[in-house]
Amino acid sequence: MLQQLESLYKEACSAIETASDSDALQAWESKFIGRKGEITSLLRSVGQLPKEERANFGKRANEIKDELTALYTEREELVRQRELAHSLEEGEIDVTLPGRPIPVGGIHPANQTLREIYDIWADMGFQVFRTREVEDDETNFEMLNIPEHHPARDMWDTFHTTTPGVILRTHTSPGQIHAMRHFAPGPIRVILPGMCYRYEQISSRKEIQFNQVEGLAVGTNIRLSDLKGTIAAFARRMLGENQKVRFRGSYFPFTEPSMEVDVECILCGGKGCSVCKYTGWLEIAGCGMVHPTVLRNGGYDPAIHSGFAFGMGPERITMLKHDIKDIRYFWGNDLRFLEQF
Ligand code: FA5
Repeated sequence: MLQQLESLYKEACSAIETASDSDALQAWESKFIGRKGEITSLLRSVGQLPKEERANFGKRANEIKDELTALYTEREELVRQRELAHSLEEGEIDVTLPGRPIPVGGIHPANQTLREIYDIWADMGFQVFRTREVEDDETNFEMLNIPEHHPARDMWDTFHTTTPGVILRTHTSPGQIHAMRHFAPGPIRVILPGMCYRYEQISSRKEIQFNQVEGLAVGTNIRLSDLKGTIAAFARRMLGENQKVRFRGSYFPFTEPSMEVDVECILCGGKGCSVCKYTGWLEIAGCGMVHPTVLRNGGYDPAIHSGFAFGMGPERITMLKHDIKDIRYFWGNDLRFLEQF
């Protein structure tokens, strides 16, 4: 058995030299000095030897086990160092590699149009005045001369909240009341941009959420001709120097008189095409002179003050400019659409 022990010892000493990674070292440990290892089992069978040989064998076997354990610890450290060096080498930063491109976002097409609109109105002295998207029924309708049960409410299908009287604004016109109450009795020149919400049947021209840009001018001696001239100047800046504009009589409870603004179709030049439904004209806004009741609700005396207001849809204007056939693309978040702008 002593001979067997010595030859195992030799075998273990040479085998450990070839254990070059932690898996191989683990296998070596189980084979020789682990709980079920060959040296360990020899040590356990010491009882089978004649009594006089036992002490000698036990001493030598323990010596060998201690030596092999020391060898193992030494080798383990070496392997660990090697593996660490290797992994550091693998993860090394190669400063000569080209950098990874950082994806750069773009400005949403609706926001691009909004910014253009702000610029044009700013040049005409109109400042941006922001008001809330969650409105009360009173400001969204009643203050604008649309009492409860008035048939005109059918023009604005409404999202109601669980709080009675609190709704999502259906248009930016309630901003007129906020702006007037803020500035009264002083003069006003503001635009009120922002999201509006309507309980619509979604179609290629109608979304349940969309931007509007409201405009409001209040002062003394503001006349219908001021409204027409200002809107026509806006259309020329927005759509081209030779852009023709037409005003068509219409109805809104908060303006009197009320009109729709049409521009000559920018796609067919007024000849008639599918976009303008072969009329040669495209509607871009509603407008009118601020109704005396609304002026009064805003804190102005209609005997002294007058004003004009308009409301336009930037998504519809963007659709016209870029020949976009469906409004649903705007909020569909499809990069193939958005990346074109
Ligand atoms: C109004 O909302 C009035 N408040 C506009 C106004 C303001 C008139 C001030 C007079 C004085 P109208 O419902 O037509 O009007 O909407 C105005 C514009 O918003 C439309 O021309 C259109 O461009 C846009 N719009 C309306 N509904 C939708 C919708 N469902 N989806 C996308 N755009 C819409």
